[in-house]
Amino acid sequence: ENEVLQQRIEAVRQELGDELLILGHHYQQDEVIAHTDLRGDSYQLSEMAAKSQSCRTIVFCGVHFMAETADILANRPDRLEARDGRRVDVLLPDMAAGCSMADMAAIAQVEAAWEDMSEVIDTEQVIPVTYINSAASLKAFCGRHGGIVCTSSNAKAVLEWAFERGQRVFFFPDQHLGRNTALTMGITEDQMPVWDPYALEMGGNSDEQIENSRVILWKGHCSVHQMFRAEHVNRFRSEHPGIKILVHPECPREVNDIADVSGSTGKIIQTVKNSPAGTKWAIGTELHLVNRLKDEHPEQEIHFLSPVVCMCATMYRIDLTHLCWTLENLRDGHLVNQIRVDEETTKWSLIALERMLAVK
Ligand code: CIZ
Ligand code: SF4
Repeated sequence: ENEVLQQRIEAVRQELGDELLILGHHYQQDEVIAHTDLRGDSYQLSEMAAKSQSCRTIVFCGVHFMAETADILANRPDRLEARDGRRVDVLLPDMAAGCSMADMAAIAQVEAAWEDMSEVIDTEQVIPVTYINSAASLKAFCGRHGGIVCTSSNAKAVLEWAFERGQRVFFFPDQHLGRNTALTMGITEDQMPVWDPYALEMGGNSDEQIENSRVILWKGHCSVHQMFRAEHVNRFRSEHPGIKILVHPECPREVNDIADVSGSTGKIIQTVKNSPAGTKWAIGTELHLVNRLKDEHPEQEIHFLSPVVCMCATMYRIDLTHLCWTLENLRDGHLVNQIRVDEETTKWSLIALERMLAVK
């Protein structure tokens, strides 16, 4: 059955040629990756989307917030001009491919938190920072309030940018990336209250905790990366002497603190690529990426850091069936599952995204 789907997918790719660009995130299943033109992490994919000149449609094999970012960047005013005003449509093969982390911060909750904290601190002095793993509406919030977007590879530079402009940072939706990054800047955990959107008052903090804060962390996390534990690290170190631990900064502090290397998806891939044969790794990030690294680097010894399966269930929703359905509809003139961010949200999120691009 898969073989038939593969042939049907390839037939559409052939027929549409350069008009079609299929992007694949590193966390996608191998059988989907096999049909992509380019693969990358969320930020790289957005950049690729922005650069595309000839294509008319991007089929984004990833999750919803990434497709939104692609729509925003691919249709930037300068890109539109370069294409004589022609838009690029972005399609997500399965609309249920969301991100549990992004879903932990709804715009109404973030706005309510901003209101609440303005009772005890001057929000003019608070710079909102959203991780790129968030809905476009949150990026727009940052654009409106003098804030900015970050990725896991530029989080520290972005926080430095923010502290040049305000006393405090409000960081969402991932508390771990926010905490792990701020710790490297000498900010202590008692200066980082966690804001729980479901708490009755002040996100579950005393007024004093908010007044003394430097970074207010949203109570959100990645369901995949939060599963890695310090005991997994300790077990590998005792059973495999010389092994190095490589993790993503979405992992909890207890893991991040004791790892040998912590870095973005791009850095994880580069680190393995640049290591000599015989290097032993235990890697704490999404399972499909770790398995692919294992296949591509047989000269090294690569282990998955957790004894239980940590995979992104929503990324996994993109499969050959959904990809084939999307492509055949496109060939027949139907845009299914189009991701189109409204004009107002696009305008403000672009401001926050462009601030980030200027930092790098
Ligand atoms: O979704 C994620 O956890 C990550 C790290 C995405 C990306 O590519 O940066
Ligand atoms: Fe979201 Fe985590 Fe999946 Fe990334 S791995 S898309 S942060 S749930």
